[in-house]
Amino acid sequence: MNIMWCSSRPALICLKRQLPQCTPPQPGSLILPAFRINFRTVSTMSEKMQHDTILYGGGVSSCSWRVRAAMAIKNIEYKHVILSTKAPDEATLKKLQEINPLRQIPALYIDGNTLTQSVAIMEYLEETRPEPAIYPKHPLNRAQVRQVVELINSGIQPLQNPTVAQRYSSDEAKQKEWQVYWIEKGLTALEKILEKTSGKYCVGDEVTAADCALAPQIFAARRFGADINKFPLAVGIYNNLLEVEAFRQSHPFNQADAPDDKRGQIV
Ligand SMILES: N[C@@H](CCC(=O)N[C@@H](CS)C(=O)NCC(=O)O)C(=O)O
Repeated sequence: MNIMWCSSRPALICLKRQLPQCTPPQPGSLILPAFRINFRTVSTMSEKMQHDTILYGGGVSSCSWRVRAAMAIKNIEYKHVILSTKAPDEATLKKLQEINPLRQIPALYIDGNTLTQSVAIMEYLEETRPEPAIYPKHPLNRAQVRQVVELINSGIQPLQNPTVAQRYSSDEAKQKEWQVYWIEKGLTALEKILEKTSGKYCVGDEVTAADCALAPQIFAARRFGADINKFPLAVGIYNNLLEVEAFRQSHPFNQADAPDDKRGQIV
């Protein structure tokens, strides 16, 4: 007699990734009662699980792209809800407030909880879904990944955030000057760090969380008018990342809110 044992964890992985680990029960199989599932149930549960993970974000939001990239690398399916933080209407404001008291994106509803802060989200994904990994095992390389992530996350992005620039000045030219100043200061420092850490990607030749932060930052730098040609190492890595399927899928111009004239352009 065959005994088919599905522990809940492999069963979950099997459902989420739709891998063929769960073979249909053979005649005479004993299915242990706690995990008695038929394949119709599997497909219904799979649909439900897809909708149980919801990313609230925006196509060009750099912090949202970080999370989309990490989710794509880890093959996590989700429903994408676009929330525009630029002049939000009342309903959007209410939703933003509900998912994040700071009214910022992204927020991720996953495993029954809503998480905010893209870096905390990337770390949660790594800890709960370790493969494929986005943080290296070696402590030095791991610290180097975090160093790049933090330089972008606290040294550039908060200062380029349009709401911060608008608070600094109501004059659009001054806002741009402010954003470009902080972006180029941060990317100049990053270039020095990449001289020591980079290979094909930010830290060696494996894609990591550092790349999930770098790609959106280079895209944003160009969007806000910085001269990215001053940063050849970062731009070279960006171009390498645009060859990686997870970054292509999660690219702003592949999202539902992409402008019609840019849709599908991976640049
Ligand atoms: N540290 C946060 C920053 C989030 C953030 O600044 N998000 C931007 C979009 S990239 C935003 O919502 N801006 C609108 C606002 O600040 O009101 C994270 O990493 O998630």
